[in-house]
Amino acid sequence: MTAALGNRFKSRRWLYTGIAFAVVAVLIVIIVPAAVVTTRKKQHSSSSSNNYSPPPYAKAESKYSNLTRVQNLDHLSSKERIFVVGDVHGCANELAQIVDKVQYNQDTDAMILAGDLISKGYDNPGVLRLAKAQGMYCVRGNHDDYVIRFKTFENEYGASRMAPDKAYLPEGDVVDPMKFKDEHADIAKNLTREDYDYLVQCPMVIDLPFLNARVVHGGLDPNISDFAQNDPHTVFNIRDIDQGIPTRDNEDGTHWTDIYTNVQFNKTDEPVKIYYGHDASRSLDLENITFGLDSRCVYGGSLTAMDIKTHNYTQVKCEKYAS
Ligand SMILES: *[C@@H]1O[C@H](CO)[C@@H](O)[C@H](O)[C@H]1NC(C)=O
Ligand SMILES: *[C@@H]1O[C@H](CO)[C@@H](O)[C@H](O)[C@H]1NC(C)=O
Ligand SMILES: *[C@@H]1O[C@H](CO)[C@@H](O)[C@H](O)[C@H]1NC(C)=O
Ligand SMILES: *[C@@H]1O[C@H](CO)[C@@H](O)[C@H](O)[C@H]1NC(C)=O
Ligand SMILES: *[C@@H]1O[C@H](CO)[C@@H](O)[C@H](O)[C@H]1NC(C)=O
Ligand SMILES: *[C@@H]1O[C@H](CO)[C@@H](O)[C@H](O)[C@H]1NC(C)=O
Ligand SMILES: [Mn+2]
Repeated sequence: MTAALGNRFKSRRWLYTGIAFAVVAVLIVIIVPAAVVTTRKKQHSSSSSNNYSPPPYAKAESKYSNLTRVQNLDHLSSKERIFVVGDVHGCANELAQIVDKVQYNQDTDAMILAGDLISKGYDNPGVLRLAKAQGMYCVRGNHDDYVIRFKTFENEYGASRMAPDKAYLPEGDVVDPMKFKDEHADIAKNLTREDYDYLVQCPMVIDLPFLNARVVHGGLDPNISDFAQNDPHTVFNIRDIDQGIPTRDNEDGTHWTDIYTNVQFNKTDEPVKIYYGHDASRSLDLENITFGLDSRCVYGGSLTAMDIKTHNYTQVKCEKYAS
């Protein structure tokens, strides 16, 4: 082998090595990101839903909603009393009073707040801190949801990015977009990280299989047989059903509880009882299997705590903070 030939072999070997490296590099650049994207998509669809199939009228869930859909509290079956409390709306003193009045003891009793813990009233952080200190459970209400969406954004980007006033919180194609000047943004800015952590864990639905009962803020869509498939915005906001569509107002349609009751009594298995809040204009509304517990505290009505094992309920009178 001559020196020249040897050099040609050497340079060809370098050429092949170079091509091999280039091919590997291209594969890394193309295939790895593709694989990562597919894995992320898979994780996204499984973690956000459990095969969630939204009803036709549902819009996107806010990317800042950080929502747990269902919490099963079967372990509360050992408690003596299980209270569900209607909308507190920032009325911290009244919540403290009802705790005293029923002599709630977190070791032997449970207390579940039926959503709208905050907004409209005078001490939002106070309600969240009392609820946490007393080991209370909660579900998410429409006002809680607005505040959480702002606070999740603030946690990620900082309060200085919650501007200008006229801009919308950039959360996707939601049913109820909000501008930064919305009053719930100010409530969010007043909460600490610990306040947020308490509020954000309040799920869409609390399931109590040992009582054949559920707790939600607004209600459940009677047409959806698997309750976990409910649209969150519907659960937080429903009052009536008008031509098959859940509505926030209670003027034109049928109270959702009437349709729900018919559907439940039409099944072969035992009807599931629902405890809920949200409908201050109908106030305390105790039916066969649906129990509306928003007795208008923040409007100068009363705060209600019902022991859902006995249906015995207790009220405290509230001062008027909103109209
Ligand atoms: C979502 O909530 C969890 C607590 O349940 C919290 O740890 C997490 O930081 C929240 N995510 C954001 C983006 O704030
Ligand atoms: C924020 O907190 C301050 C101090 O507690 C209070 O005076 C103010 O009303 C609160 N604002 C809102 C929007 O909750
Ligand atoms: C919901 O169910 C009722 C009967 O229970 C039916 O009349 C109505 O059309 C249904 N609505 C939708 C949107 O499926
Ligand atoms: C009750 O059940 C019957 C038979 O399964 C069904 O035809 C009817 O639509 C149901 N009614 C309601 C209100 O769901
Ligand atoms: C609800 O209860 C009342 C009596 O409290 C009864 O007359 C009525 O039939 C019940 N409704 C249903 C759907 O079972
Ligand atoms: C109902 O609750 C009140 C206190 O709020 C209590 O005094 C009364 O004994 C309770 N009644 C029953 C039947 O548990
Ligand atoms: Mn509400």
